[in-house]
Amino acid sequence: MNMEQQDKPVKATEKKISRRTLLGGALATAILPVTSVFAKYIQVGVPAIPDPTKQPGPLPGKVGTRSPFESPVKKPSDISSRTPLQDLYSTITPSDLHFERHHAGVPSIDPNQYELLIHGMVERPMKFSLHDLKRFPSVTRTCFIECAGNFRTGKEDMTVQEILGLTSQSEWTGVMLSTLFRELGVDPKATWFLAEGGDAAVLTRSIPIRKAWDDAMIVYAQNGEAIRPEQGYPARLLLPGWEGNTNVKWLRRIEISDAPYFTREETSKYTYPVKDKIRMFSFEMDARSIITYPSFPQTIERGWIEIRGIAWSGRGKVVKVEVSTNAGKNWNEARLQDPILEKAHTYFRHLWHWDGSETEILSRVTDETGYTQPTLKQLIDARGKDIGGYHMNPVTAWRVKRDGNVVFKPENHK
Ligand SMILES: Nc1nc2c(c(=O)[nH]1)N[C@H]1C(S)=C(S)[C@@H](COP(=O)(O)O)O[C@H]1N2
Ligand SMILES: [Mo]
Repeated sequence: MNMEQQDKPVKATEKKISRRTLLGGALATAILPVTSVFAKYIQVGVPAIPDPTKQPGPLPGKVGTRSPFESPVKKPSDISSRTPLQDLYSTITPSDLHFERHHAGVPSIDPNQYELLIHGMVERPMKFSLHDLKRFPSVTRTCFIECAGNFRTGKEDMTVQEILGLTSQSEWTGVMLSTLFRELGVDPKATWFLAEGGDAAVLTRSIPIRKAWDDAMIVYAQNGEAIRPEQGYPARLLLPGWEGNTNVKWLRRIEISDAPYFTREETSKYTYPVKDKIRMFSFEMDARSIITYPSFPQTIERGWIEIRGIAWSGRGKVVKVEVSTNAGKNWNEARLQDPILEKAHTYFRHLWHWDGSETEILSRVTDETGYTQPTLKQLIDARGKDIGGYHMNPVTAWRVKRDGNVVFKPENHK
C-alpha cells in the first residue's frame, strides 16, 4: 500500500467509486491492520451532530410524512395522476404515489354502508358487506397495475413519469374471487361476468370468467393498510396482469352471465378480441421495461454507473432484461432482483463504465412466454401505421450527452 496516498485526506465529493468496490468487495477485506490501527489509516475529524431541533423535521401532528428534503410528486391532470418512477427505488410504489386514473372523480364511500352484490348465473345471489369480505380466507400478492393507455412520446425533456407513469405496484390483500364464486354456486355454463364500479362513471367491464377461476381478487388492503380512496376504497377488483381498466374500483356489483355485455366503456375505448372490433388486443399487458436511472432530468459523471430500471409482464415472470449502452449494437444481460414475481415489476441493474462519449442506453425484457419487448418500428410493422394509443410497450432509449445530461429519445409513430 502506498502510505503517501493514505496520508492525503479525501473529500467525499472527490471520491470516485473505485473499480474494486464495484467489482470485488472481497478484495478490500483482505488488507488487515498489522500493528496500530491509528498509524495505518487516515485520520478524520468526526463532525458534531447538528442540533436536531434546528432541522426542519416532522412537525407535531405531521409524524409519518416524508422527509422534507424528499419531494416525489404525482403529476396530476383532471383525469389521472402519474407515478414519479424516476424518483423511486426497487418496485413497491408508496401508496400515496400510486398512479390514479378515474373517469368521474374519486368517490367517498362509507365502509359501513359499502355493499357488493353478486348475482346472475348463480345459485344464491348475495350481498357482501366489507366485514363479510374480510371474514373469508385472505390472500396477499404483489403485482403491478398498468393503464392500457400508458404511452407518451414527443419531446426530449420527458421524464419516466411522463412517458409511462401510469403503472405502479403494490402489495394487495383481499379475497380470491373464486372463493366467493364457490360460495355462491356459479353456474358452470357461465363464461363472462360484468364488474361495475360505484363511482359516478359507473364504469363497467365484461371479464371472461376464466380470470375469476384463475387469479382475480377483490382487494381491500394496499401496502399494509386499507386501500387508498384513489385506488378504490373500500374494495376493488384486482386482475393481475390485465389492463388497468378491468381492475374496477369502488366495486359494487358483479353480474355473472354467458356473454359479454358490450358496455359503453369497452366498445368505445378498451377492447377485447371480439369479431368486428378493430383492435384485437388481449386483456394481458405485454412485457415492458424502462431504465429509470439514469433518465431525464438526471445527469451523470464519467466512471462507473449502475443503470437501474423496472421490467414487467402481464403474462407471467420476467426471465431476462438486456441493457445496451451503445444504441442497441450490443446487449448485456442485467442482474434481476429477487424475488421475481409473476405479473410484477422486477428491478434490474447493470454496471456500466461511462467514458464520457455521447451514446444511447436502452433496455428490453423477455418474459416467460418467450416474448421479447419490441422496438417501436417492430410494433408498427406488426400492427400497421394506424397503431392507436393503447397497449404500447416499445423499447425506450435515453440519450446520454457529452456533458452528462440524459434526455429521452422520442420516436414518432404517426
Ligand atoms: N370504478 C372505476 N374503476 C376504474 C376506473 C374508473 O374510472 N372507475 N378507472 C380504470 C382505469 S382506466 C385504470 S387504468 C385503473 C387505474 O387504477 P388506479 O387508479 O388504482 O391506479 O382503474 C380502473 N378502474
Ligand atoms: Mo386506464
